[in-house]
Amino acid sequence: MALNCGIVGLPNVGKSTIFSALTSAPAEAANYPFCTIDPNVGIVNVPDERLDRIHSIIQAEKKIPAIVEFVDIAGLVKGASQGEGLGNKFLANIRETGIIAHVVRCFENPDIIHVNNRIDPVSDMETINIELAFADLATVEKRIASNERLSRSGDKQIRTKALAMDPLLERLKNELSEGRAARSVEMTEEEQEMLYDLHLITMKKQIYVCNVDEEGLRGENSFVEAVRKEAEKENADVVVLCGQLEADIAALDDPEERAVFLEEAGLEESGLSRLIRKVYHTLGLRTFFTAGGKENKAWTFRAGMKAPQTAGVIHTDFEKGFIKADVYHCDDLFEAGSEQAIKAAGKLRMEGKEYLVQDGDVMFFKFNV
Ligand SMILES: Nc1nc2c(ncn2[C@@H]2O[C@H](COP(=O)(O)OP(=O)(O)O)[C@@H](O)[C@H]2O)c(=O)[nH]1
Ligand SMILES: [Mg+2]
Repeated sequence: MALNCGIVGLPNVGKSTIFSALTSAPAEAANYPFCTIDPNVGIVNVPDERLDRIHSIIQAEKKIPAIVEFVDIAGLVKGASQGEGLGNKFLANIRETGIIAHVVRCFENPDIIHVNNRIDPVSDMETINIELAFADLATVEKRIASNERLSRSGDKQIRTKALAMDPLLERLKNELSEGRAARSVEMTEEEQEMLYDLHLITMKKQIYVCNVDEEGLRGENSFVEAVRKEAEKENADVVVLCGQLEADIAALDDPEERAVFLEEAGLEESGLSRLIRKVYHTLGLRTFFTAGGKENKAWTFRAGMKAPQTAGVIHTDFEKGFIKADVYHCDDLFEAGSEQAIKAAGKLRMEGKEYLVQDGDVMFFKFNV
């Protein structure tokens, strides 16, 4: 799965406003030499106060946060699955993303035209979700047709595979043609694997982003309530933020000025920070740290990885030659106050190849080259 998040939604709901605010302080490019240079793609630092706390305890020259990628996907409109408004191009962009942040307009402003001339977030969500489902329907129908041919193949293996997939494709077709998401079809793990190469958009997890005005940050407005109710049906998370305010805050360089803005809006932290962390987590990404020396650094791994694989995140040689890892959890560091105190308290563990790395672990790998 791709490690990025596509931002979708109807025109004029605030996607680009949110995207530019996210990318206004671009992650230090030098750390990510292989990133694509595309105006619609942004590399964003993952805010993590644990890294800041580690950095205040353990000396290092630099502090390097984890990153996650966002893609601003413009141009989804009603009819996109039929090619309306360059629909196919945009749908292709969504197919390449790991998850979807679906921005819904929950603010009123007569100066900013809404495509349907009224603010109705639930109907907007439906419009987009139906387009995504129909795009997948076209993919599934194509596969059904080619499977039909393959099921008559002389090669037994090909025949068996095609036949095995058929009932699943039919179930998906029924669901998608009702405008419902592929994820709402119950599937075994095996069936999910069969679908992998179809890259269905509606198999991706969605987060709904309610773009409210500043008023909407102070109390739940009725638009947000309606979105929450819909999202709950799909088990999807909701993030409420004010795109305009986030853009204003992001434009300030001085952290103290930002703090003043946040306080005035009654926020403990920026909506973007909440969104970034939610996206990171929903992508199945977790963080371990390496500490001391040249840099204190947050590294990204996938939930469920064992110690050698996470070592491989740093360098493939670390994985190949993995011997063991010395590990403590950052919470233990915060409690103990120093690495010496961690050792003295017996909280430094030696872990082997089967160790399931935990979010927040501080790791020291031992390896052979
Ligand atoms: N009042 C208000 N206007 C917003 C907000 N977010 C975006 N806008 C405005 O809505 C218009 C469309 O925003 P844009 O980000 O370009 O929408 P996109 O088409 O979804 O990319 C712009 O004029 C923005 O300034 C918001 O939170 N509050
Ligand atoms: Mg835009």
